[in-house]
Amino acid sequence: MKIDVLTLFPQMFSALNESIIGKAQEKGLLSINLVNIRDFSLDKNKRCDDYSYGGGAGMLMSTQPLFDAIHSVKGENSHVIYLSPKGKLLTQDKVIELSKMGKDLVLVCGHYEGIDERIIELCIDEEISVGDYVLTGGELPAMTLIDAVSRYIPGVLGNSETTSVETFSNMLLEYPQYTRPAVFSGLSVPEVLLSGNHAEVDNWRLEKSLELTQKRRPDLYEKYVKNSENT
Ligand code: 58G
Repeated sequence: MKIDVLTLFPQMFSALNESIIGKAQEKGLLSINLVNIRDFSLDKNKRCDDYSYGGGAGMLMSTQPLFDAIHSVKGENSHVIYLSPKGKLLTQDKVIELSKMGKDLVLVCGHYEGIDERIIELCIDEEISVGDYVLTGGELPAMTLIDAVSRYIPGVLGNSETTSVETFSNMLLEYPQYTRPAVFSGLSVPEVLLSGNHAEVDNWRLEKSLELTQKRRPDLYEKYVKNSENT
């Protein structure tokens, strides 16, 4: 999968050279092309911020460098996403949809107070938000999206980390997990997990998932119950 990232701060994306996403890039499963929007500024001082018509509200990103940067990467097979708190919330279903789309993603990272509305009209296919909070830039949301989508590229996760039975793929929060030692700081691993009885283990995990989801995410629990009734 190819992902172009347009940003004023390409160095921030060095985080993606670590761990599983770093390995995915080394293996050629994922190709991230960082584009510095500032390189496209025709301003003599390479400025990329400008005033907002109507006043107040701080600076916006300059229109020209952003427009030119987008068009330097945008092709027939591009899906252009602007990370914004005004976007549709990113969900696991959306993550899967983006990973199966068969398109190259272009991620536009805003800064300051955002971008000119005409850039959105002309160049952006979709606005996505990673949560109901405002950040200083779209870089962390872009990295969040890249990480989440990459987990669905075949070969990125090992067999033991597959994405089938985890949190959100079955609409429930994940059950508690334990590793060695069997007793840690006076606390034992639940007996059933040591029993070797896979059916009982599955039952216990489902029970714990339901319990936790009902308590912590009643919204997801409602959905799960409604869904179970219809299937
Ligand atoms: C208000 C303030 C609107 C994504 C700033 C737009 C981006 C949160 C998210 C902006 C973001 C999210 C400029 C900085 C977008 C622009 C960027 N904040 N929740 N901030 O996904």
